[in-house]
Amino acid sequence: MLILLLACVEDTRDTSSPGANLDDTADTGTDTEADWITPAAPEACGYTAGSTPGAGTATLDLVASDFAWDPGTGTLLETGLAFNGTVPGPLIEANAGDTVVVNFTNDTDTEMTIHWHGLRITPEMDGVMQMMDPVQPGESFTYEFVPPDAGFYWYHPHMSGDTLLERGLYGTMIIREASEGRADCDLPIVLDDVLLDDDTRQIAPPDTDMMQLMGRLGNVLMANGRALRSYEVTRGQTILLRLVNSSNARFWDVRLEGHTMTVVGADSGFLAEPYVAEHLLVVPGERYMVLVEATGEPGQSYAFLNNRFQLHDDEHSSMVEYDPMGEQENPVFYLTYGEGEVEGTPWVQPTPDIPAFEDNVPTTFGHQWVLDEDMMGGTVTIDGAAWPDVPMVTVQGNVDTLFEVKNDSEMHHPFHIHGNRFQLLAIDGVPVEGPPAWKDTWDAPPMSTLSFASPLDNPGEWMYHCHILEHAEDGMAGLMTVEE
Ligand SMILES: [Cu+2]
Repeated sequence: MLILLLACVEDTRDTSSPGANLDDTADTGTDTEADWITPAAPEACGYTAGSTPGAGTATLDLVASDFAWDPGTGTLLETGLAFNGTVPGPLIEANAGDTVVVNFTNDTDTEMTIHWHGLRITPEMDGVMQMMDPVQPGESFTYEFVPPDAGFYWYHPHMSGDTLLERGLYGTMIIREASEGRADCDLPIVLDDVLLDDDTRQIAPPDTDMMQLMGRLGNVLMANGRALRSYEVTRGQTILLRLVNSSNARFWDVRLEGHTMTVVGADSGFLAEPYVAEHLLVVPGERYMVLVEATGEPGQSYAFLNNRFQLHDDEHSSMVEYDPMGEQENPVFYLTYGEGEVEGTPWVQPTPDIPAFEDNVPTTFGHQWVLDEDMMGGTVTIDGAAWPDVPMVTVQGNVDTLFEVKNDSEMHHPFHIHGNRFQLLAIDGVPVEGPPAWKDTWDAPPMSTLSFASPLDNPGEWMYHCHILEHAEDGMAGLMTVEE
């Protein structure tokens, strides 16, 4: 099965990039991962926390530094960066309500702040440069915060995100609650891609203007910083996949060969009602927790696969996008079954009380954001402007409030709001499928209007932005004040 799947990964660039208007994107001097990647030896299914637990606390010393890492090509990336010498960086594990202390040292030559994506913490600790001075090279800063909500989160630099994440700076956080079940294998998976140069297999040079506008797509797909990993499982086990998309721009449309995926949690915690998904769209910044029963055959490998997703879809745009991964479905990692069978630990789904705003739509209206792009001008905008000129949005806190995002562009944008949690209610007035879920990041499809609601129970000045990192850097970002 492994060999067959690898044989499917071939360079289809000649047939997949007829887009004459994207010539400067197509000519990046990069190739797909076909001949480059050596599948990794099977490794244990699970994780090791990097933080040190204490009574009501979790502590981590976190150092960002130059670090050459291997995405699976056998060639170390000379311009790589890492937290504590691993990609992804160390996993922070804490209980909801615990104090998390991160002693951060910036040992790189780039100033940075660290953002704790999805946590409802204080604005001063949120890691955006509007709220704190960047940590200069050689300097340190202690982040201290109390995550209130169990779930799967991640952290990453918030300035120069397009280059710093591509080079390897990101890590994950598991925040637990008392009623949470334990799967036999609890497996965080950071979905990322990196764009390598054909000849050197080093991180490809900075982007062309067109790539900046389109978002940078990689030519190597990685799970936890390496292509084609393999995780050992045993038939009968329960597996909790915690998925996060740390890519600059790639939307991942994933499925697990031969297995049923049950979505048990979204961005900010578990769902009250799990649901089965044949495949799952995970946009940059977004998280899903997926339960898998290990029903495969002993001795076999099963691929976790990614399908191509076009940011400019055919329905709304004549733009022909070039994807260096080609048009076909590509393997990302494998579940490899050992011999035998075990009696798995039954999954116990937490039962969070999530108010269903869909049945009780707030009457207070907060704001409608308008997203747009000017392909000729090469700009992306929110409310007709680019950072720092996007007008401040001010809303009253602790009031259930309805918001809209109106995407007037021909492109998907993953919209992320810091500091508060939201429920997506409808797209173009049509209620979204699935149970209520707390979200901080979601897809805004082209030429459509999303409505979503929040209790706005975390006052402060909060950033919001497109999570295509090139768009965020280009100014598709603003600030919202949630008043006390
Ligand atoms: Cu965008």
